[in-house]
Amino acid sequence: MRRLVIVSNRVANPACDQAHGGLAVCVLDSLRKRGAMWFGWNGAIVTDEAEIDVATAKFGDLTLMTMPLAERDYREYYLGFANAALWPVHHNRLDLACFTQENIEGYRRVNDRFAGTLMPLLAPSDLIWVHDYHFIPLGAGLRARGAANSIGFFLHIPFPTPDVLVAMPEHEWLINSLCGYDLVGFQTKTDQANFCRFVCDFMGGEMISDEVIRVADKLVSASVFPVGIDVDAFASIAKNPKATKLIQRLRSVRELRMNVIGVDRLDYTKGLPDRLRAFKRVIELYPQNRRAVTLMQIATPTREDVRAYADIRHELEALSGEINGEFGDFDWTPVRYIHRRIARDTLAALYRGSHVGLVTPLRDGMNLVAKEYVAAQDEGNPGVLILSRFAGAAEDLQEALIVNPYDADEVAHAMQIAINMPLAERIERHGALMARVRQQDACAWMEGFLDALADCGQRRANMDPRSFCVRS
Ligand code: ADQ
Repeated sequence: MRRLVIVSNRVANPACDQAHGGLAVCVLDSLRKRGAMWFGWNGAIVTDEAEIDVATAKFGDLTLMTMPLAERDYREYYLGFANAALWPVHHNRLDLACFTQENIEGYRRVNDRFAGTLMPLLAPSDLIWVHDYHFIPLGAGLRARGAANSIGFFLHIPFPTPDVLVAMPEHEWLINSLCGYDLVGFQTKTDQANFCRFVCDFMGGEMISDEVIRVADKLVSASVFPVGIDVDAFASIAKNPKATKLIQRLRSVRELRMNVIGVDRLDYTKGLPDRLRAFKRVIELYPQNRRAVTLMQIATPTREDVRAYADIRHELEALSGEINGEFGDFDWTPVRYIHRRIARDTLAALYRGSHVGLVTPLRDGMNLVAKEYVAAQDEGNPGVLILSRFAGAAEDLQEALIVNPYDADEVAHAMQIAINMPLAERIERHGALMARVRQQDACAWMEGFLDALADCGQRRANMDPRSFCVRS
């Protein structure tokens, strides 16, 4: 079997599997089985570029190669271009995007450094899989150094419509870099269609089949691989004795009366203020919910060095305080807001103990919380998933109550339906959702991508070697 080389911004540490989500655990499992190298940032920041060095750690047949970022790189590449330009543009938030020449140069510099560091570590037969928006030009950097390997890229976040994308400086350079990969994977059909439309309408590309585009002298495959979770692992932690005990304890003190749960990184794309406003409406419109229904919102701190993230935190704190002040009582706190990371087994128990899972991002590549909520339920008495139509997961999870997250009354109405849904309907919807979550689990995602990449490698082997060139 050919060695797999994964490149991603952060590298999961196999020594602390428990800290990772189902996805990382399943990916780590497959990597250990097939022999692999995982290359990326180790999360450290050094003051000087001269201090940047590659560290190696071996876990059986899995080798981790990681390096730090210099302070300037962290500022310009990570906070600047990746998280304050690419992230908002890809989530339709042009109003929050900040473009500076320094940040674009920082992004190019770090991608070039990672490509230059990786190149001598590669064998000609390696399959290379690059992940996410941090490393869009990395494949082109490897090609420019002579790599003839099969190189694939997976975009975890949405791909914007062409009219949004063209607002970003250097968009042609970026998309041309994407076209240097043999295979580009997307979460949804909509993302794949947006990419193909851009390449055909703005870059002279031509679709030669549903999933293959010819651009200049290159062929690039663009396919859909919805990310999934390790369903059995998650379902089993949700019903282990520790989880059951936690649910019983919370129920006994009436902390989980009729509980609605939301779990997210505290990101402006996740629609948290809109969600709180919808919860306020469910109390206003349906007064029988007072003292009976609670929203537990768990929001992990994230990217706090980016201004927009500090703003959203303040907005959320103000809103939850406002709702609790207006409606709460000595024995009822309508909104429980928890601003920290929660252990996975506790999280699984909280999903299982909650009657409604409220997943209402304004835009999301996939959203694994929706799938985790489904996997954690008791199939004999499951809760109800409410899902934003703008989450990638909604393309498949149609048996959820699908809502428009911008419409507070619509979301409140869906909550009211969920709260009162008869058991038979809950079981039917959950059974259908579980089948879909299981069909598209983490292993199916990974194997689907790697099989497609190997096929592209075959195409590459049959092609004229001159067509491997990528214009820089
Ligand atoms: P994220 O934007 O991080 O991922 P998501 O898919 O929801 O979003 O995954 C979040 C993960 O973090 C889940 O596994 C969740 O359980 C965990 N998590 C969130 N809050 C937590 C907390 N307080 N404590 C512990 N764990 C917590 C990006 C894209 C998504 C895409 C994924 C995977 O933005 O659209 O689904 O990558 O491709």
